[in-house]
Amino acid sequence: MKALATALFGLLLAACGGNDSAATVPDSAAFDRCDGVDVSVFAPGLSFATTDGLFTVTFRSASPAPPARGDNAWTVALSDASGAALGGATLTITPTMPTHGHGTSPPRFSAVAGSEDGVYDIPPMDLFMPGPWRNLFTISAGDERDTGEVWFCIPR
Ligand SMILES: [Cu+2]
Repeated sequence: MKALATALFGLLLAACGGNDSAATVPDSAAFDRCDGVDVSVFAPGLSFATTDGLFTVTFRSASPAPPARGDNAWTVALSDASGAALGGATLTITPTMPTHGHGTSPPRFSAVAGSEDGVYDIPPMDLFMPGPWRNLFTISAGDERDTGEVWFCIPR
């Protein structure tokens, strides 16, 4: 078992250099590997910054939790670069499986304003296949636009 763990660790180190998904993984998450891809371990409070640092996405809840095969509905809080709640934003989520070259149907989902300022409800998204899903968040607020992503493993 120890030999296996050492071998897996070696693979992980080897994979980091050329894997550009590793450059954009969330910053407050526990990580796992899923079919050779770095993924976040879901937990309420999981958060990640968008690419240019304009916004932060924080998970309030997920149904089911952790994400599982089939429909997944999430509630997230958005904040701006100063940490203030970001109300009135436009948030869309595009889930894909880059290792398989496909998305889901419909291809993207529009979040709606939730129960409090800066909180958004994401409608059920069909993550229909086991494996690593990249969830691209596109956020617009006023003149500012940024994208970020979080990866989850859908178990078999
Ligand atoms: Cu797939």
